[in-house]
Amino acid sequence: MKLPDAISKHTCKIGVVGLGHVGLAVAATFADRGFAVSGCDLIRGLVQNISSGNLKLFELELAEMINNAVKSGKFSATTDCLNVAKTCEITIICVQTPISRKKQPDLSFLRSACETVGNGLRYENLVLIMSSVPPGTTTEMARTLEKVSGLSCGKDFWLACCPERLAPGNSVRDFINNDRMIGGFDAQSAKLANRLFHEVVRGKVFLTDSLTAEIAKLAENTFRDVNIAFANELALICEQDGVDVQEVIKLANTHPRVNIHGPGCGVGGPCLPKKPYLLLAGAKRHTKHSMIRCSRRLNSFMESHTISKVLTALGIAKKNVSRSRISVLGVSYKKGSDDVTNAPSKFIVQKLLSLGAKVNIYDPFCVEAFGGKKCEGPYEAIAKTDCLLILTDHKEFGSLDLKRVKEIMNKPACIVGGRRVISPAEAASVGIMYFGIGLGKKVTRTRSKD
Ligand code: SAJ
Repeated sequence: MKLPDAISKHTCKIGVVGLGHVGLAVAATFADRGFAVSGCDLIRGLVQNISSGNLKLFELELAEMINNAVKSGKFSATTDCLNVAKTCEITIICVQTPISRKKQPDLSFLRSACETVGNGLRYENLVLIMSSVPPGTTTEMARTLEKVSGLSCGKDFWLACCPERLAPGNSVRDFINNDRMIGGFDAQSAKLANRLFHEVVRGKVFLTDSLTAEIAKLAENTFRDVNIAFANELALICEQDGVDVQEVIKLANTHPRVNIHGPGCGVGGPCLPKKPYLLLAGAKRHTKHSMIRCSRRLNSFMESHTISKVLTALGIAKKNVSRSRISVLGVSYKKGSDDVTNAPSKFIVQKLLSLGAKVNIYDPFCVEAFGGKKCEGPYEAIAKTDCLLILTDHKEFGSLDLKRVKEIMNKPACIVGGRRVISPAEAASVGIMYFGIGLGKKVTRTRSKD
């Protein structure tokens, strides 16, 4: 049967290479729609957990879908990537594309996956690259697949770049509902990939060429990172000018064409700290004046700035950091998540420890403590500490009993809001000193002559 027919009848076999949150969401969705899906990953323990039908994930819905698919026989996992490539008509590559210490893309996982897939590639197969990649990578991978398989891309087999738009924690729903783009190596490849996605997704699908899709995907994350950097710079200005950045942004955003994001103690996660560098890879022309690079630096600087806030708070309280105990609420990179990938908390906690402070940690979802003392609840963490530092905007931190916080903290009680979940006015009303990112002390500004 020809591939388009097999797609419509859900009779083709789909291989998923790389079983991180993207690969698992893709596998779960296709298996749920009746396709036979085979997944592979290098991590033996992960493959064993999946195969046992008892995979545990923070994202419960995804784990349940995977476990059901394994039990129904629609999904199986292996470490044998070549076998997956040999037995599937469609292969979706979802491997990681990290950046090096020097902020250069590391495409070794993708290259190796494409070599293996190339070894199993047959006439009229379709390969989709879902990993986020630097501009030009799909064409480079076409050459790899051709070289290894001896087949010709766009003639003997099809290739498209299909960037994912799934936020960790909401993977399956995002995969199904979000609009998406498909960048074909050629028009026929894009058409075939479109046909496949139409079987499973509800969102709109936009077709383009692979280079445009690669850049558009990176532009989405980079836009968010640059926008947050703008908010962070505004926060620094507001701190100097003695106003509250929250109020400034709230007012500015009442303009129908303005949407300033929120400032904070830094930007974490698997996407925003990385994708801007993938976009910049190879873009040498304007590196000196790159707003994107500058935004990245500013967002990273917010971690040190948060440390400065803690030191200021301790200074006003007449305490020395090396003899202080600090409570940190929240270590995950964003609210409602257990993920600590690139979380600002890592640098901040480790820096406080290196300055000699003792650090208590509480996060309702994470086990990680980065060398601090893990506590079971917020009040256990806060008790007998000199400064309370909030690094993640988990919902429960917004409803802390501030009177109780003040009572159990060493005097004078002070809070540093790396994420602004506590009202400064409420903190002040119970006698807690509050230092928030973007919250300045009232000053009278005089215009300088220069
Ligand atoms: N953050 C701020 N200020 C804000 C928003 C976020 O400082 O106004 C910080 C967060 O605290 C966090 C980081 O930025 O540390 C990243 O947060 P995020 O909400 O952007 O979360 P991600 O990285 O999980 O998801 C992003 C989203 N991308 C865009 O909005 C363009 C998500 O929709 C994508 O699906 C995902 O990347 C992806 O896979 O690309």
